[in-house]
Amino acid sequence: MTTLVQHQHVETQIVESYVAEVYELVKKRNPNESEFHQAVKEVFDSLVPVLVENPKYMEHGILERMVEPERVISFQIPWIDDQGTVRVNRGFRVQFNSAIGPYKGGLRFHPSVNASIVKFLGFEQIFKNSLTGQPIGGGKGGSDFDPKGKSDREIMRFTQSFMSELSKYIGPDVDVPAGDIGVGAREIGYMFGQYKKIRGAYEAGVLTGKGLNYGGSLGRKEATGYGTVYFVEEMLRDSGRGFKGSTVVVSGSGNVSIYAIEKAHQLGAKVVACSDSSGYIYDEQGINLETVKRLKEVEGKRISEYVEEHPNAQYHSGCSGIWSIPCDIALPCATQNEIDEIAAKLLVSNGVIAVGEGANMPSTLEAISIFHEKKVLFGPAKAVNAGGVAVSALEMAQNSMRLSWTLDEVDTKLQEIMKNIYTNSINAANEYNAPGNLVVGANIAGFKKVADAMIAQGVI
Ligand code: NDP
Ligand code: 2IT
Repeated sequence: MTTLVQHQHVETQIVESYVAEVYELVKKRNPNESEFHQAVKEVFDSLVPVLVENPKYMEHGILERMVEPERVISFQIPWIDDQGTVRVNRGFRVQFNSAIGPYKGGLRFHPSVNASIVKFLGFEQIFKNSLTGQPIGGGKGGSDFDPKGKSDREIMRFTQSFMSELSKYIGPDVDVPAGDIGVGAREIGYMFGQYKKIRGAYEAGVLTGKGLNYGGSLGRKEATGYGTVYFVEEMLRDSGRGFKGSTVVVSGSGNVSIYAIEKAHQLGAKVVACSDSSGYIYDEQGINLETVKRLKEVEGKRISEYVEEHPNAQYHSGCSGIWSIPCDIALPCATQNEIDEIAAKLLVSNGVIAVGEGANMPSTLEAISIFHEKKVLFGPAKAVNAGGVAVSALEMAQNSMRLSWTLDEVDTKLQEIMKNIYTNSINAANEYNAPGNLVVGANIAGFKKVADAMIAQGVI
């Protein structure tokens, strides 16, 4: 017995140094890409026991292959603004891994977009898409274009120019983009139109998040936010709690946040705060979602305007202060690294019981450690927000069949998918001696399916 344990210990050390070596290589080959390094580190830290048990993953160079995108496309996007000035932005598409299906993942339009951001998002997407149980590979893209303050005509010209180049690399069986920050139904509509014109064919399955009258799926708009709440409800159920009667803080006020707030309210919670990139609102009575929807979805205004209609609410400028509001459940739904060590400590000291990541990588590695240490229920992004891409895959299925499901059918499938992701992640965590650790569980469950498919398909 002692020998066995010692043997295991030596093997663990060997694997640990192998994983550390591959991680160092990632840092060296991708310098100055801190977000990408962070996403890789979080996954690698979970995989040691899997590699100890399955040395085949090392023999087949799976880690080295998984961290290198299959293809990275970077391109020029020239367009003309309303003043007649020629503008140039940079576009990206990272086709990361196609072992289990065509590349699938959103497009982000935000001034912060660069190679590191699209690579971290594309890397996360590999495991997220695997967790959904659907046949979709990992990809991501976007541009450093800033949609804020642009006219509708400018958005149209920019997205058409973006698609003129991107269209060469995508297709319903090749790579299927969708929305993300700064890309919603309007942008998808313009991109679909341009793709259709260039291809000379109606390939509905080339993009998801389309409008309902031209191939979109009922429930896609709501899917990420609803899925986030369904997942956290599962997480809470195991400890005998739920959204009912809970106080909730949701950051952001975009697509994910709005539908997370809607579902949390439907389940009987009170959401008291939300934000945008300028500041946050606190409404002790519970946020009036109709006002937020009108301000953000229809009028494109700042969240600060909420307090003009609801004078009992408070507005504070700056984003990080939202985490000082006492709550039972925190749902970061805005952007990466919005919860740092200080924010995590504040949440813990105010008694938070669960954190569910609606955004991609919203917690720093230090923040995650604090949540684990303090026994806060923590749901990682690649599991929690997978409902969006899952319903995108349902949209692709409907496009292929040339029919559409009812909202009820889609929502029932979404609930099943979120439940399965939770169960598979918890089971993997238990199997690999990290009971309750959903970061480890989601990483392992997502990884194994992709790794096994890569081995089956050979070194290609
Ligand atoms: P939206 O563009 O609809 O909304 C983004 C929200 O976050 C806005 O309120 C925005 O404020 C705020 N925000 C954006 N950037 C920052 C920043 N740097 N600092 C503070 N606040 C910021 O995007 P989504 O709701 O679609 O995406 C939100 C998150 O969810 C992202 O991390 C995305 O990757 C992730 N996600 C999205 C999915 C989807 O289906 N859409 C699926 C899975 C994950 P402002 O209004 O001022 O710009
Ligand atoms: O991060 C994500 O999962 C998304 N932005 C949605 C991707 C998709 O293809 O629906």
